[in-house]
Amino acid sequence: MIPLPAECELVELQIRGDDRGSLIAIENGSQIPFDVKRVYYIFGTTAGTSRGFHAHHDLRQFAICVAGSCVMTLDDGVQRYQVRLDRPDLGLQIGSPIWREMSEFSPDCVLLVLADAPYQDSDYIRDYADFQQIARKSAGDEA
Ligand code: T46
Repeated sequence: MIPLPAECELVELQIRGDDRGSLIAIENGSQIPFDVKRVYYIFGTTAGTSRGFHAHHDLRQFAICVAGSCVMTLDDGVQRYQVRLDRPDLGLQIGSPIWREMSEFSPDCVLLVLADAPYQDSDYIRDYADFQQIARKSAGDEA
């Protein structure tokens, strides 16, 4: 099993395959544990580019590499973890607060992300020192 922060989970999605090929369906309440309020996808990433470098105050997301591959680095303020997303039937749930960086995008990578809230710039934590403080407080609150 790939080690991940407590706020994150890898989920194997059920494939509805037949002799024509494969299909994966995701509905609110099925396959992912939140209601989807937003969908976006990242593609055409320039070679060598890394993205992310932020955390969120309060956002749950579910990322699936529906084509190609990329590496997701997750940081809970104590430890960094890495997971390669390279299968359309593998989803990564990311809770908060988790610092994320995406790298090693293959030229054909399409990273689909489902989120439980609309886009809100004020939800972003872009300063790593601020993130560490928030993560420490959040860990303390849970202890
Ligand atoms: C995350 C990782 C996995 C919007 O207008 N609406 C949106 O829903 C999103 C996600 C972005 N934008 C705008 C904001 C920026 O002007 O699109 C531009 C690129 O977004 P950003 O630089 O935040 O992209 P990434 O790849 O660094 O991060 C994104 C998500 O923002 C983030 O929540 O977890 O993908």
